[in-house]
Amino acid sequence: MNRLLPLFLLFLFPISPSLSLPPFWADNIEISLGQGLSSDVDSCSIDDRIYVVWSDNRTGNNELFFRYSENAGHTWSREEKITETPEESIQPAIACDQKNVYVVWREVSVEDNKEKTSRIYYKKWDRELWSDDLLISDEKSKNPDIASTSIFPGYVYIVWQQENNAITAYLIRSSDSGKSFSSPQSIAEGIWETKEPSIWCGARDAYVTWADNREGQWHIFFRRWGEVTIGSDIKLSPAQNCSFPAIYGSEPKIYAVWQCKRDFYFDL
Ligand SMILES: [Ca+2]
Repeated sequence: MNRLLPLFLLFLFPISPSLSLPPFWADNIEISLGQGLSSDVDSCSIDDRIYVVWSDNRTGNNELFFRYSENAGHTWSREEKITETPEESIQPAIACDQKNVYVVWREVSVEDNKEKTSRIYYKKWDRELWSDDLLISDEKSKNPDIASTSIFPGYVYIVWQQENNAITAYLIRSSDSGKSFSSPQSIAEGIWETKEPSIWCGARDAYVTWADNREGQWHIFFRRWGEVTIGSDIKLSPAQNCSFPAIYGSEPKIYAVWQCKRDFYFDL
């Protein structure tokens, strides 16, 4: 009988539906419930908690809205409007750790169809109260991103690009759970242009990728930001005319994706 059992199992397993089907997606859930235009969505998750932020013009002016689930998306909180500003509140990015949720975004004023001001703001939620809006950058700024280390308490990082005479990507770091931040430093140590930074954090380190014009053509570069030391720049893109990188990972593997003018590349 025992000699027959392996043969029986071999036969059983290939026809078992639960083992032959791939993972599947759950049904869609409508996150934004207003009638206005919803855009610029971002989300983060930790354990079974999911946090979503987006920009929404249902009030006649773009504001940021927020919802969360604490049971892996089965049920969701009510919508919460987390900005109240006369400017267009757009391009949010969100990060979360064991205790807090962190949001960074743009406040844009438009005059004659042109952007007059474009500022970066930040706020955090301790899962009870939202902090006040904190101004991060007062210049012509855009493309903010935010990440927090999974070790808590650890670090919260914000990156963005700012245009004076040239476009420069900047980084700031908080070591007190997002209460205060360091002075801005440029992500690359040079006078060339850098833009469109994207950041992701592992347990203790941050990983940054951005578009970089040091060679006179836009390439994608990468750098690791450790607790104490900062790694050297690494060029990722084999082709030129590249932009809008995004980064994610599961340490020790880090994944970066970006677009180039004619092709789509994926790098590890
Ligand atoms: Ca607004």
